[in-house]
Amino acid sequence: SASTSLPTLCTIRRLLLLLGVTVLLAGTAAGTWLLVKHLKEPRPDQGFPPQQEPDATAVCGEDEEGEPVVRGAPMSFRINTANSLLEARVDARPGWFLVCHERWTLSLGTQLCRQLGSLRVTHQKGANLTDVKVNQTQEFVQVRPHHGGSLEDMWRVRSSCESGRIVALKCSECGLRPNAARVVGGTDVAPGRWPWQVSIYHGSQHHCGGSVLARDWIVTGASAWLVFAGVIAHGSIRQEAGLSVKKIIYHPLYNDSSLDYDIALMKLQVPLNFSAAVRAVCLPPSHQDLFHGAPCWVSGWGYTRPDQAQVTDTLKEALVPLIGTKRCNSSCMYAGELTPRMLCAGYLRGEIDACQGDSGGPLVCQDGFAWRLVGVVSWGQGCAEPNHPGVYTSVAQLLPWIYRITETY
Ligand code: 4AZ
Repeated sequence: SASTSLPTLCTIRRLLLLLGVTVLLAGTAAGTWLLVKHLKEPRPDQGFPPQQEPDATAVCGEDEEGEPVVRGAPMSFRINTANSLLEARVDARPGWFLVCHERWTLSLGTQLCRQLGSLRVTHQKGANLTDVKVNQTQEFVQVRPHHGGSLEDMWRVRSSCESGRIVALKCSECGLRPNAARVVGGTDVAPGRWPWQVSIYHGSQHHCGGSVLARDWIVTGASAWLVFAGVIAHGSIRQEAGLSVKKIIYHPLYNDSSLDYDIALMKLQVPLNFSAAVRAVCLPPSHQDLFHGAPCWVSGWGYTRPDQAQVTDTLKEALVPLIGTKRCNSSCMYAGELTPRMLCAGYLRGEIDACQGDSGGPLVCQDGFAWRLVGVVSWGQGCAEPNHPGVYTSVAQLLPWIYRITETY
């Protein structure tokens, strides 16, 4: 029931690109894909490594296993869900360190929650070490007195905390799906599997996808008007259940010919109620290596066939491994059209891909237990064509903008 002349950003250029889509079933491929995602070796002194400039000379199929699609960092952090204690891993040292409360600041809490993919801190305090069972060999990290403010190199390792207090931190929840729980060549989705997926309507029709970042924030790649969350089948939608959008903020550098910076944030009029069907996705950390072949998932209601300009009633999903940017930008693929704000995912043989109507929607990769929004469906030459995988906005590259907007409005 979708019209082929939907206006504006979501569909800009994509209508032109949508020709000759091939269809195959996803099930044949899903089991065999190699999971290749691992955190890179520490890279000291590298703040935010600039992404590679497009290199149109690389050859198709060239091996670039060693080159991350998204880059990573030396320190990692986690929060013990049982007691909310913040734990840190330093370089290649074994084990997790507790974090002394000395010199801790509120802004460090925000930085840490962001690092973990949450938009916000919900709670932080200094917990008494005496209230916590720690073993003799437990080590700690403490904020150095005159550090430069980088989460990576502000720490010193200690055998105890002078204050006797350690950091307890809670961040807004994200990335977990409930236990229950277009894409061309995709498969139908069970409720709760992608609880951050929203359908953005224009008038009475599905227009594009989006993802829940927080109760009141949706990230998408498009202009949009009415948000439906917690939905699998459009047939079940009651128009009055749509959530109105208070404000849409486009990335100021969005370029509608190159589709560079294809991202927008929507502030909802009324915050969502989270449930088994509606939850937030985590953002990626600003430094994390994701390699060629990393198994990520795209979901959406977009076209499922080349010959049918129609969005689907039921949400579909497909496994689409990341493709190295150098390879994707090579002469036989996108020949230098990718900017550093873009990444590719899918298959060189085609067959499985995002398509029109999926744009704005999530490309998520699992990191431990949490699902992170690594990409936003953006464009591609056609859908599921050989050597033309889906192109996604690289969320990790746009985090400073996302944080700035969500804390400002
Ligand atoms: C679109 O027009 C669109 N094959 C989305 C994704 C892709 C192509 C077009 C990727 O919204």
